[in-house]
Amino acid sequence: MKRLIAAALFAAPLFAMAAPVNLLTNGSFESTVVGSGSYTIVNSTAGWTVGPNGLEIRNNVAGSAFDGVNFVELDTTANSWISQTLNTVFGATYTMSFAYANRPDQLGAASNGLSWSIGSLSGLVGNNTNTTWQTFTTTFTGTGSPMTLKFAAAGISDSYGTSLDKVSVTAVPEPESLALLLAGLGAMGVVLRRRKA
Ligand SMILES: [Ca+2]
Ligand SMILES: [Ca+2]
Repeated sequence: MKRLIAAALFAAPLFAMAAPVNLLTNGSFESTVVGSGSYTIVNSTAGWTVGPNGLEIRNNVAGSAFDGVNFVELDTTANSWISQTLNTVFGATYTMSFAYANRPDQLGAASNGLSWSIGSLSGLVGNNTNTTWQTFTTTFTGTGSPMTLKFAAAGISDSYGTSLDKVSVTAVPEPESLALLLAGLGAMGVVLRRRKA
């Protein structure tokens, strides 16, 4: 029994490591309470730095959330931006992903678009009239210093823009960590088999 407990204690952090943890705070924009079917424009929300034109948080209005009940739009009354800074480990690989869609009453491709950047990487999505949620995923390498993930409305500044939801940054496990995980699972298996016998 002692052995089993020891093996479980050894393996517990390895199991925790196997599940990817979102390194961002409030990545799905659920922290601000918004009435169902309504929206609000805020100057702050948990985790994110909000640009001077605010952040529009919607609870299933002008589209529905990709994840949870809230999603956001960065062309509030005018083009705005949000950012969040996270600590990174030098040389470590991270996966960054988010969901985006244009609103059902979108005003056309030139009004839409969402630019993103982290470190030296940047891109533009949603500069079209597609109203279905799509996901974007990329990887980046940690600098060992805090890195800032930023999103900004990229189309014509006209209060209609591309929606954003479920922003996530997760650490990609190192091969050595995976080997450790497998070794931990193996050790548990041996102990369990011995216990059965
Ligand atoms: Ca959400
Ligand atoms: Ca716009």
